[in-house]
Amino acid sequence: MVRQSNRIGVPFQPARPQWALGIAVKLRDVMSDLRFAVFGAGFWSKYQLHGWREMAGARCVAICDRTLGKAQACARQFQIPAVYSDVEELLGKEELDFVDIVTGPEAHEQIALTALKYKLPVICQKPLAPSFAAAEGMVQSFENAKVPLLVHENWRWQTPIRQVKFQLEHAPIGRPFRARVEMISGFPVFRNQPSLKDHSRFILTDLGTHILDACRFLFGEMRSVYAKTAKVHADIAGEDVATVVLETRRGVTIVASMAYAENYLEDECFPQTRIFVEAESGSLALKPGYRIRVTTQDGTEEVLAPPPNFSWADPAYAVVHSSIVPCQANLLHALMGTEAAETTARENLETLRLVDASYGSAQSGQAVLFP
Ligand code: 89Y
Repeated sequence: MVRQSNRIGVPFQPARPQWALGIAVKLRDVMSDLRFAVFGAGFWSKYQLHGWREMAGARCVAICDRTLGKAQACARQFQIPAVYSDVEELLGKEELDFVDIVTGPEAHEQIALTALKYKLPVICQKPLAPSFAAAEGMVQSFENAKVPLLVHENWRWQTPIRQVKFQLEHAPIGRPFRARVEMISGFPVFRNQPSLKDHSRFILTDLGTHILDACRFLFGEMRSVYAKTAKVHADIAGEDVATVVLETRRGVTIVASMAYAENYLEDECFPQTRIFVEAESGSLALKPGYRIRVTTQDGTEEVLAPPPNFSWADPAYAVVHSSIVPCQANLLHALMGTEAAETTARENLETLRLVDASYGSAQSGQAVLFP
């Protein structure tokens, strides 16, 4: 018999309820909101723009996309006053407090370093750069200039992932020793993001960056990585299946499995992450439907951890789109100096190190050990 648990971590609450948000915006918007520009007007930009509207304190004043029509359409939808197709022109003309880069990874470095010339703090979508070396160079440049570089890594901000973290820290299951972390789906991911087909490094970069970051968030830093990859789709450049075996510095063995094979699964639940943790005196499972089950000698308890419902979120991506809000709130408050950013670029480099090592291991057939 499964009992409802009364040991529940407090899920993220948007900074302010809607009605207060309205008043706050009216009272503050001209004076103290941080002014920002968005680079990129593709699939993710509109969800991040909706996300910024869920909190007080930031106002989008300009948007840029190399395809001007896409930027104009986004500007109309979100009443963004200025539209550009040239990065340098926008940065030269607009008075900004920070920029939000939501382009494909191949453009991140150029846009970020151009913003750095104007000493502008940067929030950049994951992955920070297509290669670890390029990302490390960006981090060094911003640190040398003492200008913040933050990464929009939202997976760890998903309500069920935060709740799993809480349960791992508070449930009486003892020390974990093995875990499975999976995002396996037949969902046609290329429909909304066709450019992903052209990436020679696909699932470990696109999804692995999220899943391996969640593994670090839940279980700490890693001692070693061993990975295998495969390709099921005939018409894509990169891998669409990856299996990564990690060992944490605390001695937990994690098997992280990812797949976008567009096959058929009995309990398809894109884009939900499934987790199973074995510990010395119990176990924990995150199951489809945001159900977290904790089992000890006293039986099994369940916590439901559904994401908050935002009207603008695509129902097929609900748990991911809703995680944009707490992620951006944390990054905004960090730029305001009222909170520490969880995903600074320096911190996120440790996730990219795992992604890079996974590709290295898949190629060499050897495990990668970290000193
Ligand atoms: O691009 C990816 C992301 O950031 O979240 C899910 C996704 O859209 C497909 O893997």
